[in-house]
Amino acid sequence: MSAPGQLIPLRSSEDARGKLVSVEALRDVPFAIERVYYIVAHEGAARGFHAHKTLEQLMICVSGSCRIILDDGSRRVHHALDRPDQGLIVGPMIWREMHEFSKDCVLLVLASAPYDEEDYIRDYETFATEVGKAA
Ligand code: T46
Repeated sequence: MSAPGQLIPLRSSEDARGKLVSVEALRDVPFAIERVYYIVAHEGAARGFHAHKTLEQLMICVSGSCRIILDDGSRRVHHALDRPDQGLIVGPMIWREMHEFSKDCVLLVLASAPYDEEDYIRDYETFATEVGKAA
């Protein structure tokens, strides 16, 4: 069984002017992108603490750094995001926490569906029960 979350390199073009990073739906990410949002967290804040029932996402730290903790109910993996040309794919039924936001952190998220609070599981015990049932 693979670890929760997949770090992927993003296509990037760099020249004397700087760097351009691109992401194409169904080419660079395995889903159609229906929503884009970004998080400008307070330094040191902790966010997340939920799972999604169906949502797929790609997280990119376009500025600064943060730590993403992913938990599939049996394994808990830490991912340090600190470069704009790398993305973290997070599938459904993965508990996620975001920690250690740097002062300059901007976390960009590309999502497979519009915002729907019904897709969230915000209680860890409920999440653990659901993934346990599916195992
Ligand atoms: C996730 C992690 C990585 C909206 O109105 N529209 C949106 O598209 C989103 C994502 C949120 N909201 C509202 C809902 C809440 O009132 O924004 C508020 C903050 O959302 P939340 O507390 O869920 O934020 P985070 O940073 O804990 O989690 C977010 C995403 O919600 C979540 O899907 O995977 O970032």
